Amino acid sequence: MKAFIFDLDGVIVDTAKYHYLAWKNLAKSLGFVFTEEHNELLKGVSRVRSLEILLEIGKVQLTEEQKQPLLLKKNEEYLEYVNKMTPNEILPGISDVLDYLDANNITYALGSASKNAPLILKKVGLLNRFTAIVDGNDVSKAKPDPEVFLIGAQKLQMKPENCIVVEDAIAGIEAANAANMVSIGIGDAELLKDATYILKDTTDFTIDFLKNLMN
Ligand code: B16
Ligand code: MG
Repeated sequence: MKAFIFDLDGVIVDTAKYHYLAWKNLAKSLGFVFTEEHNELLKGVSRVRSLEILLEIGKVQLTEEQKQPLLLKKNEEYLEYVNKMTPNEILPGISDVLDYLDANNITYALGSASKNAPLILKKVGLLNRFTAIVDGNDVSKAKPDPEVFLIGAQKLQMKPENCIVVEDAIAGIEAANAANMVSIGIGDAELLKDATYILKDTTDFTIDFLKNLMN
């Protein structure tokens, strides 16, 4: 028996575009421009580490105390977008994949860096579909550390080697490899070259692909 562990942002939904809008505004208030290329560096990265990267880009130095209100401000703006999300924002093909897994009694968990994961899943109507949810509130070490996926496997009562991780970030693929799990990378083949399988986007995550994988 196999089980799946899904990343959230970039696999189930595209929340990166909302993170970008909120980070861009924060950078603007600090006096520098934050581009979409910069935003790529934040994918799969924790909120705190994201701010550190953003401040490095803007060459802004702040104390830990000064960072706290900025993290709060960014998250408040981000949540304004999240609160408007609907099931229409589930990425193409993902609902079919989950339906297939349910129909075949294959369990699945969420393994995300986001502390907002339960709210996002609720907004898109998927909160009750996952057997387990492991998010940014449950881990002490961020991806590429395997902790998030190892807790996921434990909650699913599966051995790591029987778990298949679906991820869009390099750090996530590294975490899956470190956990001794099979990985499906969604995105750029060059970037995700360490994944067991690579799909260009979720439309390639078809039932045929799944059937082949399970056999
Ligand atoms: P939050 P994932 C990650 O989600 C995002 O890719 C990353 O950009 C974000 O900084 C991180 O969640 C933390 O999110 O601020 O909501 O706690 O790809 O691991 O599902
Ligand atoms: Mg992701």
